[in-house]
Amino acid sequence: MSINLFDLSGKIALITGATHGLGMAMAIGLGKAGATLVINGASSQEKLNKAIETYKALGLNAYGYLFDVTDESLVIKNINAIEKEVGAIDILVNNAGIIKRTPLEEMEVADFEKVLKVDLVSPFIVSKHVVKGMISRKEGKIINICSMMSELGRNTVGAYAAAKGGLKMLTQNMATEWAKHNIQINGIGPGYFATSQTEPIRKDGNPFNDFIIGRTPAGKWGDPDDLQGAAIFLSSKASNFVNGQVIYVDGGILATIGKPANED
Ligand code: GCO
Repeated sequence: MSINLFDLSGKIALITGATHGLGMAMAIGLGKAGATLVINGASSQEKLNKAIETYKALGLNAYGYLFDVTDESLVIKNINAIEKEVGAIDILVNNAGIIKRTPLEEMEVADFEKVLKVDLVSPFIVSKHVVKGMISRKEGKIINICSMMSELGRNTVGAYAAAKGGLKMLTQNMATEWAKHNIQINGIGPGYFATSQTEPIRKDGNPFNDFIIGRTPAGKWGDPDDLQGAAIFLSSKASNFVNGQVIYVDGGILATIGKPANED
């Protein structure tokens, strides 16, 4: 008898910030594994509609909900609507996030707070309201999209690193409080990926591009599809006894201090 530990058929997955980039790549992976996709976006209905067309063109079952994940009243309203119109949320991927690259001594407090609100507070807000159903059903999966910046700092991304470091600890505390309800809460920590978020530090011969390629043992930027395996694993029964962990999908960058430029 063959069992497919990674089959998500019959499951409903809400992915925040999934109109493009890493969120879209992970959502496509979950959809191809059988999940029904509930795609959140916050920027515009047009972008959300375009994203839903992309998912449907791939033969995936996808619904779109436009709401700001930092606004608790909108989160409550939309989660109630999703659970009524689509069904109970089995899998939550807290992916929505922003970054502002500014030296800390120059950063406006309002900008620092905005990054924290989107990248750290919104996963708390959305999880707080999705987990109620999971607790009642005694089953659920929550995946917080952390970062290698959950472990390491870098010039100009202090607010983002503080948020992603906090998100790693929030993941551990969610596991501490909710694992007893048969809910598994884990994180995925991407390394450096070729997305619109990193385009400014990759393009036009930016020296950071060479730095990352040299600093990453795999010797390249990640492809967003490289995250699909970890997302499917942490959404499936294959991870039913995994809790509070962050899986780093980073080409090995966190495993090494790096090597001199003249070393192969
Ligand atoms: C940067 C990058 C990083 C990556 C990613 C690493 O400016 O250093 O944007 O933050 O996007 O988050 O995990």
